[in-house]
Amino acid sequence: MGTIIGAGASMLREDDVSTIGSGAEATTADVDFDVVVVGAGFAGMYLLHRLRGLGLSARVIEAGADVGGTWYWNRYPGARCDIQSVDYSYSFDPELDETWKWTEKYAPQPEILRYAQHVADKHDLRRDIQFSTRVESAVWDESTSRWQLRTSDGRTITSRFYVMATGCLSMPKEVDIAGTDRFAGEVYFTSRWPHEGVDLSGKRVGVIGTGSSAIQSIPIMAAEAAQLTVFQRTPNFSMPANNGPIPQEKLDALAKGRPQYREAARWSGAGVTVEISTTSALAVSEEERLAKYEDVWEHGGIIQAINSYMDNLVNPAANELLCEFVRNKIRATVNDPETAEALCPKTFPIGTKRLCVDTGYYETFNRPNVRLVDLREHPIASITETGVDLVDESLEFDVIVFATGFDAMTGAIVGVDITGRDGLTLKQAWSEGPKTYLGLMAAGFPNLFMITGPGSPSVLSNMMVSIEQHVDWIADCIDQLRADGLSTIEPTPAAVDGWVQHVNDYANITLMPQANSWYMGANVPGKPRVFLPYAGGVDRYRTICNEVVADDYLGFERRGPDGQRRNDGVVRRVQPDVQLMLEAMAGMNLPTMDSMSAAEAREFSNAIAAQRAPGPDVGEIVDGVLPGAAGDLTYRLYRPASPGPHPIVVYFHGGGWVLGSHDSDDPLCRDLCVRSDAILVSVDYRHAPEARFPAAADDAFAATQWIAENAAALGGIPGDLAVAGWSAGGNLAAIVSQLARDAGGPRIVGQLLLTPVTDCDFSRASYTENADGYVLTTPLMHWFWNHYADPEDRTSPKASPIRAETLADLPPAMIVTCEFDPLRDEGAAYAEALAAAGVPVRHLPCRGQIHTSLPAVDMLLSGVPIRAEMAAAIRGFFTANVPA
Ligand code: NA7
Repeated sequence: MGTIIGAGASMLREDDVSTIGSGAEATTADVDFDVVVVGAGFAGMYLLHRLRGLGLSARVIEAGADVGGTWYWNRYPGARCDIQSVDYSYSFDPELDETWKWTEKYAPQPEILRYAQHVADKHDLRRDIQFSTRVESAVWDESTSRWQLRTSDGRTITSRFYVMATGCLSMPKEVDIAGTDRFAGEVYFTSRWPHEGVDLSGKRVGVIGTGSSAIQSIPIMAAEAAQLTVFQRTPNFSMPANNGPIPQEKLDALAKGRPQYREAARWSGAGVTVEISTTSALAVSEEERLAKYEDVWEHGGIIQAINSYMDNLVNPAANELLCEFVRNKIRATVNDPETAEALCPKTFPIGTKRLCVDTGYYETFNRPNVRLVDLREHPIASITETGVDLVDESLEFDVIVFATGFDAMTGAIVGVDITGRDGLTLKQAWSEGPKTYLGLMAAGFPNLFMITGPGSPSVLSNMMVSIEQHVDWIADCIDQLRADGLSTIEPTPAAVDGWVQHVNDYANITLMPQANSWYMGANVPGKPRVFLPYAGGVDRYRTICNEVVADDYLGFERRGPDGQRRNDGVVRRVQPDVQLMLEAMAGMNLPTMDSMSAAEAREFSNAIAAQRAPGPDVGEIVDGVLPGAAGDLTYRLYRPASPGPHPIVVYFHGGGWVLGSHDSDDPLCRDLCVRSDAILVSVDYRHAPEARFPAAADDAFAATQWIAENAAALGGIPGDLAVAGWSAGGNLAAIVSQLARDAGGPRIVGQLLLTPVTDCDFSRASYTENADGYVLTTPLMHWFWNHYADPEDRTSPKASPIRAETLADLPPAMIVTCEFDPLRDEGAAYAEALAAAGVPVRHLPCRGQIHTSLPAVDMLLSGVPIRAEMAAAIRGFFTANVPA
């Protein structure tokens, strides 16, 4: 048997194993395969098909007695998909797509299971699937570069590759209610519903849980049972399925060409082609908004609802409008106002828990035999022999149904005892939450793949699209390894850490982490609270996966008899919202400013500034004039809404001494004013090339002196000032601090330098690393300097403050630098130099941000914590709370 994977490399053929496909007792000795797959749901089935196509030996191990995975187990009454069936189906076999006819928009579970069985028949899959068997442990054997698996039938199987196709919602959550085992009546779990069905007629039934499974099954159980009591801990948002025949527009779209339709789904955000709004819910009239919501309610599904406005999942105010619309639907449907109100979700934004679709769920509460128990008002004390004891009432039942959910996304994976390299178990490696690269692999676990694993779009997408993408990626990867004479693949720790960070960064610019959802692991007591799926979308995710491959498997180490290939790296380091902004700008094909005249560049930057979000409201804005070094300068004063007098910050705008105005930095000044509760006086200064060095510095200092003298008249607290500025404005703030020190006043208590220019030296690494692609380019910095100062002037401390004779006795400083900024290293160098001179300084390096991130208020959510820290620094300056 060969050491390299490939056709003919396996020890055994399928006819060596008597039990395959028969479910009979295993009698064979150890066996070896190229690939062992756990799970014969839609993921495992398609993977088997692909592996066979590559001529690899593969075995699927499945706990159930047939194919279907989640659709094999979840047989509760009313179980259906919540993505339309024509979308929730395989695309890999066009013939299948043509011949299988779905009977309904959302097919019921038996039909979906029949579909899975039909695919298994058509592709003769069962002969390589061992049913009614579990993998109990999997251990990586470094000496043979193989996985050693122990199965529930007592057998040991070895394989080169091991794939967990175990599904995201397959491990039922353990019941965490006291006394559950005492109940003497019938007990059922929606996730493990008896195959022969359950007769509820004439029975008193209690259902615990109001997630998707409960919401689908409750109307049907209510119609059959004598009495139905629903125990609700957290109400969920649900919208009508409006089930029926496949909608005409869907049929029309398919008729235009299935391959194109499928391809569009692959490159959509959620794996389903829907209209994506580019409008804010807050930007339209109430009438227009309600009409849109109504349309989605009547004709759409969960993905349409989430995408009805662009900011539904990022802006709490926009989200609340949709929440209230749904609540009003509940109130209009449920007759008893108290029950209606109890059914209205109020503790999490809509869409941050899986939005449900139902058929008559809310109407069910108008039935005389149905009662809702709000567990927040009347908690369960325990389950008893005869029913459920609430803290204030005892209820008797013949049947209790647990619809209590799953240990989602990680439960089934860590449920198998998996030990990787050096004895590390996956449970240990994931003790603080799953750590994967692309949701496909984990460091220390060579040749272990996951399909739709944590860190991939998975449950936030049409699972079929995500399954097919993962299967294809894995199959292609194994094929490529074989072609390259390599036998193992594993992500590097840095790639994994970078991906985990990126997954979190994406979640954190949405409202998703605000809910106690199974997306967050919050439904399982003791499970780490980590956002599990990737919120960046199917399209972006697919691009990333393709990029990784095109970049010679970036972030992976591959080994084989022919050697080792380690291509360490992080695939996405820019903050996701910054990336979106960069992509949007790239799509606009904007001209580069360094190819323009100063006047053209000003016009261009003013036009860009006019399109930005306006920033928050402040108490008052006053425009005025003050004397500069050589004539009047305009200023704009931002006053907080709180009663004054306030401390004053003198602010200098950015723009490379050539561009910019009060307007350009207006949103940032508003934001800093509101957050710091200080007055900001944004001061203009003469611009280059009309007024070259040292005009800007002289104006900045003159303005600071005037503001100090007129502090009381401006409504400020006289005596102490802080200075602040962004970019070239940061340069001026640093210089003003030095000039004030040298002149013996005004007294400056702090300097907030945001990505400042501190030196005229272009040799620092950030000038090369970030030369292009992050808005402020190295050529543009050259252009700015050329406009502003002659080479012999640039080394003056009035242009390059880092070159001052001494930096001692300067005011405490906060210096903010951005990772992808040509100015990053000179900002960091100034922070170091100040610290070396004994100045209290805090350097805040901003991961994944670019030079223009800081003033992009209300556009970049990832900038919010940074601006909060900047404002805290301002407050600290005035309370002598020197930044540490
Ligand atoms: P879910 O959506 O996790 O729902 C589980 C429900 O059970 C939910 O309402 C829970 O309330 C409730 N629950 C769980 N534990 C308890 C205890 N101890 N006491 C009271 N209530 C409890 O699972 P589903 O099976 O309905 O749906 C899973 C996914 O399948 C769904 O999202 C679709 O994608 C398909 P909680 O919200 O935690 O307060």
